[in-house]
Amino acid sequence: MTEIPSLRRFLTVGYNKKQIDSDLVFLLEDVASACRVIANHIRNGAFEGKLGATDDTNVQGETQKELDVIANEEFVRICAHSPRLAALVSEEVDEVIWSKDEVEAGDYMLYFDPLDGSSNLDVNLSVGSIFAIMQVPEGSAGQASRDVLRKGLDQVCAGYAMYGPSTMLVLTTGQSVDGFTCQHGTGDFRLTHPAMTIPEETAEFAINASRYGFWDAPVQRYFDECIAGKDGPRGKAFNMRWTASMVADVHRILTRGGVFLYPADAANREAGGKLRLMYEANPMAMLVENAGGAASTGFERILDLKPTGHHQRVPVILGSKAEVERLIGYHQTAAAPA
Ligand code: AHM
Ligand code: MG
Repeated sequence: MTEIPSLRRFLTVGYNKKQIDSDLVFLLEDVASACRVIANHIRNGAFEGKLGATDDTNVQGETQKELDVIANEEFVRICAHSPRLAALVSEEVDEVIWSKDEVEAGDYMLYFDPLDGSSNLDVNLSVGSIFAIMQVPEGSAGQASRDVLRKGLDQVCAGYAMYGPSTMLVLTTGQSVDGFTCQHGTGDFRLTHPAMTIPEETAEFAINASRYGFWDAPVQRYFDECIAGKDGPRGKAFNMRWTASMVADVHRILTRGGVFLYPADAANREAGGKLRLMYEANPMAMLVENAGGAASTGFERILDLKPTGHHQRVPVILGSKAEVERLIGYHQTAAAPA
C-alpha cells in the first residue's frame, strides 16, 4: 500500500519540487500544531462552556467569541517562539506583536485570522483559521525591517485550516496547493488532496444575497444573470451556496470550482469592504491563483494591492477564472464614461 505522506515529509523531501527553508518548515509545523489545538477546543467547546460571546470587542468593533480569544492565544503561544519568527499580525489584536528584539532580513512575519466565520460556532457549522507568511526583505534595516504592510505578492506561504467534519490544512508555498487531513488518533496532517486545482468554468457562485439592495450595479447584474438560469443571458442554470464562513466557501471552490464574492457595497464601502486584506483576502488570493483561479477587487488584482493598514478591509471576488474575469469586465463597463 502506498504511504500517504505526512506534512513534515511533504515539506522536507520536496514533494512539491521545491526545497523549503527549514525555519519555514518549523513555522508551518507550529501553525499546524496551533490548528490542531484549536480544533480540539472547538470540538470540546460545548462541554467547556466556550461557545458563547465575551463582553469584549476586537479592533474591528466586533464582539469576540470566547473561542476567538482562545484561538488567538493558541496561535501566539505556539508560534511566537518559532526560530525565525519576528512578527505576528492577528485579526484579534490591535497592534503588531514583535517576538524578536532585533529583526533581521529573512525573518518571517505571520498574519492570521485565528478563527474565521466564528458566527457559525453556536450552530456547529464549519469555521477555520487563515494565515499568510512573508519574509523581511534582504537589505532592509532599522524601521524598514519592521514594515508589515507588504503586498500579497510577497507572501512566501498561505493557507488555512478548516474545522469541519474533518480538520484539514490547505497550503501553498508558491507552487502547488495541497490539502492535508488531520488523522483521528495520531493527529498527523497527511496529504489527502495533492495539487488542488480550480476549473476555469463554473456554474456555482457564493454571495450573501441578503445584501442585494446594497450592491453596486455590476454585482447586481452578475447575480441577476446567474439566477435567470437557462433562459437568461448566461444560457445555463447556476447553483448558489453561502456558508458565512470564508474558509468553507473557498475550500468548496478549491475542490469543485465556483466563484466567491464579498463586494464593497453601500453599507460597508466606508470601511473598505467586509473582509480583511492581510489575513483573509491575500492568503486566499494566493491559494486561489496557485490553484489556477483569479482574485480581484473588481478593479485590481488583490495580490497587487499595497496595504495602508494591517487591519485594512477590501472587496473580494475570487474563484474560477472565467467568472472573475467576467465580473472585472462588468465593473470596468460600469465605470467607463458614458
Ligand atoms: P469574521 O472574520 O469576523 O468571522 O468575518 C469574516 C466572515 C467570513 O468568513 C464570511 O465570508 C463572512 O464573514 C460572512 O459575512 P456575512 O455574515 O455578512 O454573511
Ligand atoms: Mg475573519
